[in-house]
Amino acid sequence: MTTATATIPAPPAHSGSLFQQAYEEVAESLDSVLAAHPAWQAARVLERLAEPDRIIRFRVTWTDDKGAIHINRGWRVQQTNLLGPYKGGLRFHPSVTEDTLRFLAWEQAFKNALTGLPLGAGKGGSDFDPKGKSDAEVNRFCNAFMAELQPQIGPDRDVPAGDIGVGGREVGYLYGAYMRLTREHGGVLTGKPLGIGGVALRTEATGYGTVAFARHMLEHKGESLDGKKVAISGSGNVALYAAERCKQQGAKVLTLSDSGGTIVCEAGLSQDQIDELKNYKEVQRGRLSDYSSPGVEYHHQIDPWGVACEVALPCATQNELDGSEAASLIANGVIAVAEGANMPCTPDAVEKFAEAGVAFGPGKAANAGGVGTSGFEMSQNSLRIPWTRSDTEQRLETMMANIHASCVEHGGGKGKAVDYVRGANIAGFTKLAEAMMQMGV
Ligand code: NDP
Ligand code: 2IT
Repeated sequence: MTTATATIPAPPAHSGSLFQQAYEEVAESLDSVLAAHPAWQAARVLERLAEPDRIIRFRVTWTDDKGAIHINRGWRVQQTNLLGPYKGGLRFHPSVTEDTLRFLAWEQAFKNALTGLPLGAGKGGSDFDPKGKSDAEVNRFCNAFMAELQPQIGPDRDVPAGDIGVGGREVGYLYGAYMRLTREHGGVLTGKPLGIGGVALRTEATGYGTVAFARHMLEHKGESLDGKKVAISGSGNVALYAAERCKQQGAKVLTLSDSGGTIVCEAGLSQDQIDELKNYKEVQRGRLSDYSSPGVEYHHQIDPWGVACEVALPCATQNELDGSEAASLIANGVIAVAEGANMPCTPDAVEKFAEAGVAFGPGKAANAGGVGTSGFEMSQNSLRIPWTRSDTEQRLETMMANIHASCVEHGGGKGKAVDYVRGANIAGFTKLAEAMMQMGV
């Protein structure tokens, strides 16, 4: 057998990429685990995991309402199917590149392992921008996208879902296109509208799960969510339901944001305001700059991180909270940060939180309730028996408690604050490494 050392293999991507950032964050946590498992090093487990099984890239051509032709790029990164079918969302946003999807698919592998469900990992999407498009245009785009994607996916092969720019409307259109092409109702996408095979609570699951994770971190410190001031970024699927759950659990939601700016409500958003914002964002597809409500102020091109709060939930996009914003949150009294988005905090921000003793829950642990509930939707579709909302809610709560406990087990230490980044990376990696060793080369 090759003599193994505990050195971290060089990142297998060009420097400065999102993938490299995400890779390094994991690799830096694994020194002791790799040192303890020379066989995993000899089998090059980390490097094999870092290279996706395959990346499918395709052209998507579609026609707008005026008859003009548009060309976009589409991808599916099939990262690993060691633990189950490839599983992860689709992102439609003009900023999407192969690097974006590689970082997301890599994060997904660890997140999905943490759920304890039989889920492999993947991510896909397109540089298509759904903003400002009619329903008919989005439908035509989804049909063209699925015409290319369909041969690559299936209920036991690869099960996509939503992400930025892909919600119930898009998943419904994509599922319709898949069904027309295959004539099969296998439930191949998750996050489907309820009437066509969706599971109760999938819409709420990522936001609700993130708040559950934040609550566990607070309780571990002897604190609670009750009465805490919370700053949330984003106003999409994750942010809105994180806001709703915070409110239900007695916290005060001070902010939400979109790419134009932030709304601040000093008294805390009411449930009526959150319901109004759900309709405004999900149905009317409005901008926060045009939203008005008593006690709510809009700040153009300002993000939420300047407000004084005890809990911060970044729920918009990657690298949206940097070191100086972390410093300002710390100066203003933040004690817990849970990532509803994928990698929203820069490495500098994460370091500052650690130095200040702020409990920091990385996305792969804190937002795993979304994909976990997608796993429940897959079970429901296979069983062909609908799950009730309380079935899903109970399982989601248990799953988030278990993920928190795994992070504490692998990231804790006597008398030390829990290092949730290290804990999540070690717990996820261990499951993947064991599966890889069991399946051979
Ligand atoms: P949505 O498309 O529903 O909402 C995204 C929100 O983030 C919008 O408010 C959007 O503002 C804002 N946003 C997106 N990109 C940018 C940007 N480049 N700069 C500033 N603001 C931006 O997406 P989701 O809520 O589903 O996803 C949010 C995050 O959560 C992502 O990181 C996603 O990967 C992650 N996630 C999602 C899960 C899910 O189940 N949906 C599960 C786990 C993680 P605007 O409208 O102005 O663009
Ligand atoms: O980042 C994520 O975990 C998601 N966008 C959800 C993936 C899924 O398959 O439900």
